[in-house]
Amino acid sequence: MDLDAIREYSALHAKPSGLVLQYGTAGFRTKAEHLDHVMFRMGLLAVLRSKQTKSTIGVMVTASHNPEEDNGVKLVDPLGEMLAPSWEEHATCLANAEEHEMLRVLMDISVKAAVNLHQDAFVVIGRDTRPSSEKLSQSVIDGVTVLGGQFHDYGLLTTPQLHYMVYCRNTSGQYGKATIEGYYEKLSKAFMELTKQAFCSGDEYRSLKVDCANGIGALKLREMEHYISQGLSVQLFNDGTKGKLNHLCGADFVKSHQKPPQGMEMKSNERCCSFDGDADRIVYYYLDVDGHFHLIDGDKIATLISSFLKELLLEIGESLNIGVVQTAYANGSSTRYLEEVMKVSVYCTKTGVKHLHHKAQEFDIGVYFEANGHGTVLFSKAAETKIKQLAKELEDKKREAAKMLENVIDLFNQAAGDAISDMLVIEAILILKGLTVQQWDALYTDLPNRQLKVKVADRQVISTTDAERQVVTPPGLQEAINDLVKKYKLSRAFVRPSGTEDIVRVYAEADSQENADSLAHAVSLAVFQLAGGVGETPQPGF
Ligand code: NG1
Ligand code: ZN
Repeated sequence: MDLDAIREYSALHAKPSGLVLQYGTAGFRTKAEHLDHVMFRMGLLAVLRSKQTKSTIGVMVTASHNPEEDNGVKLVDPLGEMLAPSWEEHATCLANAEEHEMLRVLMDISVKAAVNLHQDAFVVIGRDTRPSSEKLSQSVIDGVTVLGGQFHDYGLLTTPQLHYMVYCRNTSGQYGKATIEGYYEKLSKAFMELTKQAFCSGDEYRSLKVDCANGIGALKLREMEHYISQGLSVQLFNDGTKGKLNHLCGADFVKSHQKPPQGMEMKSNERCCSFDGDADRIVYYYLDVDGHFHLIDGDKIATLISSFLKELLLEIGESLNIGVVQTAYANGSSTRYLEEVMKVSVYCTKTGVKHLHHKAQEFDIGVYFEANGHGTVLFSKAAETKIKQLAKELEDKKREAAKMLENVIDLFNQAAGDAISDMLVIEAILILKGLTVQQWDALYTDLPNRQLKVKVADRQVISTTDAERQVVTPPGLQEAINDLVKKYKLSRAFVRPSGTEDIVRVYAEADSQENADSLAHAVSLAVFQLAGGVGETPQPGF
């Protein structure tokens, strides 16, 4: 290890003194101009992690659904998973070390994590379409090379595609080819096979409008289009040729504003969906004949997928257990429908896919989605083996069902949520079941809800328990929320400090939109008063 070279290079990517960042639920995320040193250091850290695990590690440069001016970085562990928690801590220490102590902290990490520095290292890098991403990913590469690591720069990729590349490389190609064509081939083959026995494949099912948030999803869907064109024709909007990334469009905008994105031509009853800026989230929606907007969020996606999987399991006669994992943001109607009508087990975890992912691993088949459309299905190794065996052994309809399950396994490609995978699975299910978007939507009716943000001096004064559904501190806040909730019917409300923004999030549900809005506002006021609100007092109206 050439310590002088590291010191010299690091100075070229110097940390502004005093800046403190946290490796949060989505890695580091902030204004792009504050991230150069973080990128360089994450290049260094990826090399250490690669040496320690003797595997390829991924580094993704993106700030997902956040504004174009922001950026971020996260590391991808050997099996395409999110970085292990102990390494998240190392990442935070390394990113926050002042320039003169950076080398010492780097050495400390390699000692603590028992890294063999003589081991080879390999890092793969991907980035989204933000103007700042190319330069920032170059800083990652500087970090990798100065520590003697080798790398492959994939350039523009969706976040899930980078996860896929990492997984393929660490399973010596058994899972799929670690190329962009390999990704398209794997997914499109599974999609085409899954849908080939569909009876109804009229135009109604074949065309889908996709809002790409002016991001990477547009480029990648365009590349993929011809692989799937026989089964599905996608019409892309907000493809990045005009508008700004995530501005008035994309999954996060549509979900939080509960209205269509700008730049999309919607006719009544047409099936539409939105990706977020790095294509790991998806939500569906449509306009009814009266022009009313209907959102089909992650909860309804989870419901559609789990009911399909349950039917296939019934067909093959195998009692593999399915669990659905949600967060407190899941609409109350979805939880009720899953438990009472579909009779599946539902679990609630803290916000952030890593928590859902962890819980979902406890089941043969774990379906997890955040309400915002981030999620996937996990099959345990045992379940996968069993299904593959049945696809060979069983006969007739049972065999077909087992084969369909096999294709579903292939479509969920080891990423913790992939808008493209999710879209293909959803489209396949709708085709196979002959369901229109309205029929899917009609599974249950969402309770009207509202999400708000409150600014406080220090959001960490709010601590929570029970998967973030109850406030512990500051004292009195939970009691205040309880009193407010009692005033409304079918109501529920909770607050929690955001893990990605310097704000407190408020969520409320009630029997009407007016009541949900009014409850959310009242809870915001309680947060403002009891948790050190700053700036203007929350106003009613949105
Ligand atoms: P925070 O800012 O902690 O609420 C948001 C989303 C999460 C997750 C992360 C990571 C909501 C309410 N929160 O987290 O679900 O997606 O960003 O991107 O949607
Ligand atoms: Zn995202």
